[in-house]
This record gives sequence, structure tokens and C-alpha cells, in this order.
Amino acid sequence: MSGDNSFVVVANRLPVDLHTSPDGTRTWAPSPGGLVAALSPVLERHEGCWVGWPGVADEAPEPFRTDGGVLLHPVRLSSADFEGFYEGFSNATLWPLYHDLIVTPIYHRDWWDIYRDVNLRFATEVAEVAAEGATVWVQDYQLQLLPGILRQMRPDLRIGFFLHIPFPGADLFRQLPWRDETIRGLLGADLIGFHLESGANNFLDLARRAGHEVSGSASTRLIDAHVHTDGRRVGVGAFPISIDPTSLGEGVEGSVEALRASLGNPRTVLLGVDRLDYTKGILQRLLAFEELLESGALDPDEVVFLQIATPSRERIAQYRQARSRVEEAVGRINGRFGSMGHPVVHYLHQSLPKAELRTYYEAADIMLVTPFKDGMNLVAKEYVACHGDGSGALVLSEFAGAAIELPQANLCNPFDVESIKRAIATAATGLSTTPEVHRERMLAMHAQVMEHDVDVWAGSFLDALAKVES
Ligand code: ADQ
Repeated sequence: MSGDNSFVVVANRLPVDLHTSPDGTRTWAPSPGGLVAALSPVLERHEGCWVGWPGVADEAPEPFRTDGGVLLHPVRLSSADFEGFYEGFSNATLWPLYHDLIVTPIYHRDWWDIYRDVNLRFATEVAEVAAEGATVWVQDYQLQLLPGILRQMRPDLRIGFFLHIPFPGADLFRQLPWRDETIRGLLGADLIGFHLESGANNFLDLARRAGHEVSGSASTRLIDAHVHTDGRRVGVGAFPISIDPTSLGEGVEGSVEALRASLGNPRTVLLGVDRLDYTKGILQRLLAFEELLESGALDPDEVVFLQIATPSRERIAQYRQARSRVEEAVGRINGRFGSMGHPVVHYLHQSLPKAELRTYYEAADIMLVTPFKDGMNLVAKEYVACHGDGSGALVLSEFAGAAIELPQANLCNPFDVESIKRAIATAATGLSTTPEVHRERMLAMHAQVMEHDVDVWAGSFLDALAKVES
């Protein structure tokens, strides 16, 4: 049982969207995205294959090739699979557990059974398309059992796994009723990558507690740590993800001025851009903004806060609750501090094209990135990438992975509204009183992001995977 693809990426989601035209004709089209852009060159060079769910329950196109020659290979999921595997175990069990219990994880045996079953089905598809000795790169928390299953089906494969979200310490992870199976599943890989050394070291600690021999400790973009299991050596390391700066376009002349004019030319524009997720701390930053208006530290005639929030996982109760709390706060703040035709908070519950986001990033004097916990946070890096002239300021949560690489940001503790307020106020005054200091800090962050883009991320992971000797 083997196919002819020497490089296979497997992710929960296939990079395609279903388009329905006015006459009802339905077509599947490739959809762009950071991961696709990063992996396209390798996928195209190897005429590679991407295995994943096409995003619509109970439907799947036949496998097809993109213009670049990449084979898109769908895995069909029923709506019951989607509920148990994706909404249930992935997003109501693992997501809150791995994000430090910001909401309480639900441990549901039926969801686990479906998660295991769907991982098995993904593995079966990969085993069919991968050539003898192929490299397979498994993405993220939805597919943690896949490396172990695939290793049993196809011991000839070179398997890498990358986790896009934080990996918690033993005190939290040990809550998971299926913790041993999960660790065993991951250990089927030859290389396991995390964003941060802390996540990688958490994993090594758990592997040790589960009775595996561990050597070394985690480094960034290098393999200095191994888990020894079943006569194999599994590499473990940190590979901080980044962005493709070209995906944001080049900016349109005059668009920033036009945007600021449409907002009434405020002195200071604050911006938040997030998936509407309870981990992102959107409500907390609104409360900080409200208190700064209340105390007079910010003047409602001079400041505007733009919050752009992409709809996300809306069938899960906690996401609906997070949305209604945010929307209630937006209404209250505008009711208290806005005037007719001049809201102080502009709120969009929409996804915008990247080129349009660029105008918002460029126009924002202060970017607010205040997650309670985040694997990395690409929004912070996108903002920094758009400020190559040294303008602007970034307020960044200490609990975002990005804080490790961007220590020059105005760091804050998102659990402490006073800390968010201080970071905003320091950024607002600093931009006018010490512009040179801010400029240097922004330029340092810009250089860091431009020198460590998504190609560096993918390249360093794949180089390390190629070198692992198990
Ligand atoms: P996310 O939790 O989705 O990613 P993030 O890293 O910020 O978080 O990426 C969000 C992406 O969506 C960004 O590229 C951003 O531009 C885009 N986006 C957000 N709001 C948008 C809007 N309104 N319109 C259009 N685009 C919008 C997960 C982890 C992160 C990790 C990434 C990558 O939770 O910690 O950084 O994966 O590994």
C-alpha cells in the first residue's frame, strides 16, 4: 500500500474552499493561507500532496492538482465526525487544556473515540498516497495520534509533527484521561516541533514521566533533545513560526490617509485583529480602554479603537458567550463615550482580505495583542512587518509565544487590567514624548520578523527532519 508522493503534508484542513455561483454551480478552489504559501515551494518541487478535510461536512471533491502541481487529497468527514472530532475533542477538550484552562475542558469518552477514529482515517489516506521512504509533515493538535498510527502502517516513512498551539506543563496535561495514548501517538514521529523551547521541554518532561528515556534539553531550530523509545530516537525542538510578509501586499498609496479621514482623523488609532476566541483577551483590552477613557487618560475626541474579529467556532457555547460579551462591551463603551456619527470603538465581526488588513496595520498607532495564552500570534508579527519605517507601537501579552522574539514590545499581563492600561498609556505617551526610542524598538522588531519569516520556519524544520537519524 503506497502511492507516489515523496512529500506529504497532512493537516485537519485542506487549503480549498467550496464556491457556489449564482446559478448553483459548485466548484472547489485552492485557498491561499500562510501555511500553504510557506509549504508551496517544497510541495511544488516534490510534486507533493496535501491531505486534509475540505471544510464541508459529508462532501469531498475528487483529489485534484493545483496549477503549481500540488495534489490536494480530501478526507471526507461526516457531520457526526465534525462534531466529535473537531468541535468536541479538538476544540472543547484539547484547545482549552492546552491554553491553560481559560475555560474548563470537557472530557467526553465518545469524543475521544471519534478523535481516534478520524486520526486513523487520516493515517490510512496518508499511507495510500505516500511513496516508499517519503517525508510526511503532520500539522497540529487535531492529529496527535496520527504519527503513531502511521508509523505502524508505514515504518519506511520519515514523519515530522508540528504543534501550532502551546504545549502545557505536566500539572495540566496529566488531567487528560488519554494522556499516555497522546504521548505515544506523538512519539511515532521522527521529529516533534513546538513554537517555544518551554513547550518542547514540557513535552520532554511528560515523556520522561511516561517512562521513556530522554536526553538533552530543547533548543531553537536545532535538535539538542531526544526521546528514546521502541529502539528509535525521536528529535524534539523549538521552531517558532512566522509570517510571509509578501502575503500582506505592498500597500496602496493614500489608503492610510483615507482610512484615518473616514475615522475623523483621530490623533491615536488603536487596533485589535483576532479570531474571535476567548483566548485572545479581546474583552480585557476593551475594559482597559474603557477605564482609560473613564479616568481621562485617553480623550474620546482624540482616540479611536478598531477591533476586527473574524467569526470563529460559533457552534461552541463558549465562543458564542465570548462574542456576546465583546459586543456588549463595544455597545456600552460607545454609549458612554461616543457621540452621534463618532463611535470611539469601531467593531467588525468579519474576515478581511490580507491587503485590506495591511491598511489597518499601517494606520494603527498602537496595536493591541493581549491573549491570555497563544502559541505564537501571527497578528503581532504582521503588524511589525508593516512598520518598516519604525512608526507605531505594539502592546503585547507576555503569554503570547511572540513575546519571546519581540521583547522590545510594550509587554503586559492580560490577566491584570491595570497592566494592559499601563502598557497602552506608556505606548500612547511614548510615541509623542520619546519617538526615537519607540522607533528603534520597532525597527529591531521589524528586522527580527523579516529575518525569520515563514520560509525560515519551514526550512529549518524540514532540514532538521531530514537529518534526524532514528
Ligand atoms: P490563530 O489562533 O488563528 O493561530 P494567529 O497566529 O494570530 O492566531 O493567526 C491568525 C491569522 O488570521 C493571522 O494571519 C491574521 O492575519 C488572520 N486574521 C485574524 N483576524 C482576521 C480578520 N478579521 N480578517 C482576516 N484575517 C484575519 C494558531 C495559533 C497561534 C499560531 C498560529 C500559527 O493559535 O498561536 O501563531 O496558529 O501557528
